[in-house]
Amino acid sequence: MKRVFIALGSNLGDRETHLDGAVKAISQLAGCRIVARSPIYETEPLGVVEQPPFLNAVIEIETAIPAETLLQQLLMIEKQHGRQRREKWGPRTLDLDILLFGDQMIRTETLTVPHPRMAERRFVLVPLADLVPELQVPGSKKTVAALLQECPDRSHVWRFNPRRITWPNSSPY
Ligand code: A4P
Ligand code: MG
Repeated sequence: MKRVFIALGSNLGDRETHLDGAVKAISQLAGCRIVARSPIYETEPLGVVEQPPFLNAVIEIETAIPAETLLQQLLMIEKQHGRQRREKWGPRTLDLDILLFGDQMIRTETLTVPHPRMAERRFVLVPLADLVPELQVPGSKKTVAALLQECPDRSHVWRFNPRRITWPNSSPY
C-alpha cells in the first residue's frame, strides 16, 4: 500500500461540486481508500492570470494501484467532469495532479512525481501542509512546512467559505 497525495483544482462551473465529485469517484476506485481531506481554499490563478479564481484542495489516499494506472484513472475522472484540454494552464472544470506517491520518484513520459511545480505553489503547499506539515518530500530533503515557508509564491490563498445554507434548521435568525 502506498500513501499518495492528490491535488484537486477547479475554476469553471460549480467548482465545489466538481471537487466533491472527484473525491467520491476516487473513493470508489478499486484498491483505493481516502485517508484525509484538506479544507478547500479559494486561490488566485497562477500562470494565466486572466481566468476565474480556483478552488483547490489536497487529499491523502492509501492505494495498491500502480502510479501509471492511477494517473490514467484520474484522467478518466477529469474527463467525466467535462474537462477539455484547451490552453496550457488555462481554466478547467477539474484538474487532478499526483503530488506524492509514497517515497517514489518517478520520471516517465507521462508522469513526474513528486509533482515538479509543487514547491512553487502556495495553492498546493497550504492544503498539503494542513495534512502533513512534517512529511519529507522525496528528493528535496525538506518538509512540506519548510517548503511552504520558503515558497516565493505570494499569490492569495483563502479558506473557502461554502456558505451552504441548510434551510431552515441552521438559520441563526
Ligand atoms: N503529468 C505528469 N506528471 C503528472 C502528475 N504528477 N500528476 C502529465 C498529473 N499529471 C501529470 O496535464 C498534462 C499531463 O501531465 C497529463 O496528461 C499527465 O500525463 P494537464 O492537466 O492536461 O495539463 P495542464 O493543465 O496544461 O498542465 P498541468 O501541469 O496540470 O498544469 P498545472 O501545472 O497543474 O497548472 N492556479 C491556481 N490558483 N490553482 C490551480 O489549480 N492550476 C493550474 C494548472 C494553473 N494555475 C492555477 C492552478
Ligand atoms: Mg493536471
